Amino acid sequence: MPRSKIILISILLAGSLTTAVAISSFFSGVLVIAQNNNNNNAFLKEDKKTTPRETVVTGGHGTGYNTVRTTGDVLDSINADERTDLAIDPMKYLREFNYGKVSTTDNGTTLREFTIVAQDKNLEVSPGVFMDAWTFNGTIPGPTIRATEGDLIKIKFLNNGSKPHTMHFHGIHQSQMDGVFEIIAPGGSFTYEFTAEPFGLFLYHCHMQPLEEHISKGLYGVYIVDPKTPRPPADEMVMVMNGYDTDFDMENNFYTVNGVPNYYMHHPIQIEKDKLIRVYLVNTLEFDQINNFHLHANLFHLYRTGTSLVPDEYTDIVTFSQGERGILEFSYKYPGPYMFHAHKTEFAEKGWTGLFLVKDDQSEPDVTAFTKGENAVYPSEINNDTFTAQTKTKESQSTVVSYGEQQQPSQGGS
Ligand SMILES: [Cu+2]
Repeated sequence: MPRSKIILISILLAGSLTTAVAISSFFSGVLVIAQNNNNNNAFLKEDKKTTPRETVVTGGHGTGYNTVRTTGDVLDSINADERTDLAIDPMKYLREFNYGKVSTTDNGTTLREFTIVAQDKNLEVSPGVFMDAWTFNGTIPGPTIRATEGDLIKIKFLNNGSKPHTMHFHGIHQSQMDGVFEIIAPGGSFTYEFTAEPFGLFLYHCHMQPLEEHISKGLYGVYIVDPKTPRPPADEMVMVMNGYDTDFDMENNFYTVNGVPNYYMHHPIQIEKDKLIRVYLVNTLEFDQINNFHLHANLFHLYRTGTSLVPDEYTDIVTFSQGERGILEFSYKYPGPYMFHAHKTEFAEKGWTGLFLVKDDQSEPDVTAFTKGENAVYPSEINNDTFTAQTKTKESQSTVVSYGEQQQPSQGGS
């Protein structure tokens, strides 16, 4: 779509310009401070040693204004469509909620059964950059697991990886179901069984030591527990903020939302004007102390940990440490493209950046038009019913909208 490409290029150019203006403003500010401060200022002390008209800014790499560079390379996944083995299909992952194989126990409780397989996989995390990853069901992040408060959850976990792993779910459950002490050796299996409680937004991850390694290599996913009285209907989506340490030096080289750097910059997330958007936002980022999310030209209601139906904040930025998460709700008043990204700008420049494309109505053409991963191949042990068909034939408590499908009315609790 030439028009949309022009829009995107304009945004990128405008972004560069804004950055340049911001950088020059920042250093102008530094200079003013140096000139106005009479004592104890390194800049001024250096000035006195030089000719009066010359301004020398010390502490940098040369005279005059310093320049700012992002550490390392800024790589872009603009050719993601041609890549061979992506960590995940971010567009599919975005709105894919897995409700498991559903049945009812003798006492009337809803039982949801899942199969999760840990496996080693060599994934292309950015163009030409491959990483030996460890995955749940072959993707980073692993599948989003969703249930309603009070449901019984059974997770059959198979470790087909080369290292011992576990599954540790956040939430309330018994000690032996906590995925810490029962270590599952390669080739082993374990069934985790617990009640989904309380309602909220959680995560699951491997809990083997060294944790840094088992998490940074990809073993995590999102676990949503809906309240018995469902939240209002919305266009719902999952966003996991993560990173990749591709050279194993305990520092991230790439940052993403939903597994592929810059993906949604080139494949904007299409949403409808005035429609309620609900984002389940989780930070799994290893190594870095914080991560954050900033929404452009708008504000959102934030429900921290999703454990309340009353929002905690009305803001345009939220900062999480590792493992923190929150539900964001907002709608856009005006059509057009809007950025969302880490407000930790280094992360943004290394891939944690995306776009919402707000449309007047859904009949407008789909400019994302990217289908790679539609026929995702799951490990053979997995009954595909568990992870694909259920997404589309869910007996949903809260309304889940796949883009392009009509929104289904909420049906109440199970
Ligand atoms: Cu592990």
